[in-house]
Amino acid sequence: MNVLTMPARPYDDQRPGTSGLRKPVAIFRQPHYLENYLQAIFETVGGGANRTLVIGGDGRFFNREAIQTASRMAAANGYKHLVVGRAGLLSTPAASHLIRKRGASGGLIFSASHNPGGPEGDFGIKYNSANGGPASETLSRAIYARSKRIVAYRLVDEPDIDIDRLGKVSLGETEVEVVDPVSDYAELMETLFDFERLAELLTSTSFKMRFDAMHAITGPYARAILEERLGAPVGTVINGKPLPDFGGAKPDPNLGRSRNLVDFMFGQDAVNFAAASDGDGDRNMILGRKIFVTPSDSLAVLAANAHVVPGYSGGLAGVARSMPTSRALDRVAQELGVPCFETPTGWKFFGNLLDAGRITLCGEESFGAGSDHVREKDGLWAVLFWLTIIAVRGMPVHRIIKDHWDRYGRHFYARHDYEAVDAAAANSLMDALRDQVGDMAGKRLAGSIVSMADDFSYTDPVDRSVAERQGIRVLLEDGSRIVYRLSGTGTGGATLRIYLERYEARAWLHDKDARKVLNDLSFAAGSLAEIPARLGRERPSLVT
Ligand code: VG1
Ligand code: CO
Repeated sequence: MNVLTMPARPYDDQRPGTSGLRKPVAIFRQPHYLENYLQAIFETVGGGANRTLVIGGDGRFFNREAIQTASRMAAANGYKHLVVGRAGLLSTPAASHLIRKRGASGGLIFSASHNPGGPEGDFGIKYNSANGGPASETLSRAIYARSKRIVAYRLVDEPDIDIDRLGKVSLGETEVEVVDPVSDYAELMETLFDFERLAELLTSTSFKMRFDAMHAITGPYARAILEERLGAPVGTVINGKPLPDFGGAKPDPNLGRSRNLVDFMFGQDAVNFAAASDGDGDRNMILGRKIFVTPSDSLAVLAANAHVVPGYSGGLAGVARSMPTSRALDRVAQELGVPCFETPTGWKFFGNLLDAGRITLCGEESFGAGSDHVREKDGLWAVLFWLTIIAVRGMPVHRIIKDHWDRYGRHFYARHDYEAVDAAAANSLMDALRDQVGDMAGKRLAGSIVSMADDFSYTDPVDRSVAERQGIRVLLEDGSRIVYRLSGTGTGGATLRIYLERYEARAWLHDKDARKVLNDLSFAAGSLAEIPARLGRERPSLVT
């Protein structure tokens, strides 16, 4: 086997963000940029040493090239087996499952998730560990440190492998197995959900659904599971063909970017249930006829109804949510008598809790929910979960939600994003807020009084690692909350996210328009952070 050692010059900007390294494609196409980062990963995790590595991506532009490069480099770095998704495809949750199922030491997922694709779009690399979950903070930091010292990378001098044909081939001394990206995942879903019951719902004439795959990775998964296995009519899955540029749109399901689906569900022809997933298949957006379910509410509903799903009929060990996610979940946990953990944003913070068996279910306000079945959030899983609740309880989405609010009260919620703003201005805005938190308590704000304000810091209950500066929280005496943080997944300038939450126990006020209910909180959030003056923006670029 001919292993080449190629000289390289280190890059100093390969710091992973909330979810791996994400950069414009043009950055990744710089000489040996991709190779350096991969070499940094392989060296940090101690090389291949007879281990198995899973490799796949969301199919975006540059995916196929990256997969060939990663395979050659993994072979040269000593991996014994590579498990590659056919055509280079693996959704993030499917990759997580494969890592676990095959006992791999880790996996590479080429994805920039909901960021745009194509030559002008973004590309990304996530490294997941043997538990199937995103690299921990500690590992991510070590990879970054290593990347700054890479002076050579290794690869085998072999031709491209055929990633479009199932089966085993060799690459130097490494065995490469090209696998169907869907089948293991579909099998896993079958262990959690009652497929017969779901098939009954999806083939009944009184129930219709639509699933928008946004020309991203979930197309093949949704078609195979919803249409082929569960018998939903062909055409239930729309935009089902993964395209390298996602058809030119941002594969980011939310109220702003899934306008067509939202309008459809609020219009004349609305069906009973609709959902969408993102670029790499880990997010989900849930809609009923004339109702949008906020991801925070969705998570709380999943927890409250978990007992109807066979995979969770034994109960939940505990639950967790990211800090900015609304506290609707906390109320359910309280009633169930199980612990509820509050973690920083990003799935990597759930890993230890899941591994230790302290939680079964977790999620984020950013359209992510998941459980201990894998170590990533899982878009289609959430859809099957919702369908199960609908089937078992025999209620439409809006009834399920109303019923939930009746029981627990409603957490009105919205996120306001100021995207692609000047990074220096965004950082100084956050610094200014940080300076204020110490003496905010007791001040009047949005018709109430600040009861507590801080910059969120988290100590992992399992390994005691500490993550600081995870977002400014301002809690009000009436139960409302404002949270500010900067995005760690964007690639152009900075994105400020403001999360607004107001609790309402009184059932007769639950039908109010969320925008109106949150209006004074939104105004207060803007003036506290001096948004127009600091960012030069009058209003957010995205509200969801
Ligand atoms: C965003 C979301 C966060 C999510 C992350 C990765 O991060 O807020 O909740 O875990 O994306 O999701 P940020 O730092 O931009 O706010 V994905 O679908 O890109 O894997
Ligand atoms: Co994603």
